[in-house]
Amino acid sequence: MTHEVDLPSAWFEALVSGAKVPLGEALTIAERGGETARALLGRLHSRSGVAHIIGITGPPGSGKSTLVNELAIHFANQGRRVGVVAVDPSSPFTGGAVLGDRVRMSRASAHEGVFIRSAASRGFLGGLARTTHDFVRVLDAVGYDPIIVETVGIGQSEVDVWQVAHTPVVVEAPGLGDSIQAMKAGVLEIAAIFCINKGDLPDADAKRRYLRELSTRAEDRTPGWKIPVVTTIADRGEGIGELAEAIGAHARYLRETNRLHALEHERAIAEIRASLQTTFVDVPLARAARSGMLRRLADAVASREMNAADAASALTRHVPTDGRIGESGA
Ligand SMILES: Nc1nc2c(ncn2[C@@H]2O[C@H](COP(=O)(O)OP(=O)(O)OP(=O)(O)O)[C@@H](O)[C@H]2O)c(=O)[nH]1
Ligand SMILES: [Mg+2]
Repeated sequence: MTHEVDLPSAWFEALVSGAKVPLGEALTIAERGGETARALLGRLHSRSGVAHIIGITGPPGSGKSTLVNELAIHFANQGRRVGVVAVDPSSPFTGGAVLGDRVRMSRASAHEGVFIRSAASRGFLGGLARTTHDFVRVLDAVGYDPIIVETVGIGQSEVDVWQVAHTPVVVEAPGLGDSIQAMKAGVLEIAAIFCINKGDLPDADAKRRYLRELSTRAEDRTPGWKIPVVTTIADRGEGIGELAEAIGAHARYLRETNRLHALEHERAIAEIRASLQTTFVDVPLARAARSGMLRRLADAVASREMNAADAASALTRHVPTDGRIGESGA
């Protein structure tokens, strides 16, 4: 496939050499989608695949953003360039947690070695999964390593952390009730590391015992890797070094056991799925909404003149055959 859009070569050189201004612009292009995004991501693709991608997930309020802030600073202090993608699934109408996250991550964002960007949902053209993959791709290609992705919950968001990350860290905190019990099945499937944050709160020991037990139960799934249970007090910066070491150990485990290769394959499938979702669902829906076609079809389905499958077929006839997620769709 050809990429006909010309990207100014001086700009591209500045981008891949690590300048922050073109990086911010590149992420905006990626977020918007369309031909320019496609051309840009096409050129960056072969440069990516270097970074270790860390996922931080867990229930709302467990301290993920605080933890990401501290972890990012920790790695940056080792001389690494750290990328952070904060996935905010909340609707554009309610505003969501982005503002609060900005406050909690402000220390890291002031650090020269850290680059933070939120991926927020944008209604019909949401494509949050696609945006997240693309942000990671861009940061990876221009030399950020590690990249930390914060997402909410498991099976609670459009973007599940295992689809993006090499090392999913599941964060739990005392005082949140049975949050992790509720996502137990999913947690056991994906967690590489358990982190009990808010270790200063009274219930931390009970949570730790519970997670240790869960961790032994998951041993069959990952021969050679025993899920560590790390305790942190993120708002005081305690336990961050231990968490970073556990993450490093998991990265080595993936490399040495060749698990990395299989993981990359799974991540590629997730990325293809996200791209299909954008091209064949999000974009046609957005176009049909704009042209009024969606309203007419919905009326026809609601009044029983047509069924939903036929309406969907009518919509897919409007998908461009070259799979373009055209500028006009943004
Ligand atoms: N006691 C205590 N509070 C903490 C700790 N870490 C974070 N907090 C507080 O917990 C609250 C939630 O922290 P966040 O970092 O926003 O949590 P989050 O998981 O990112 O929340 P969402 O993004 O809304 O899902 C904030 O008020 C933090 O200051 C900790 O180790 N101990
Ligand atoms: Mg957060």
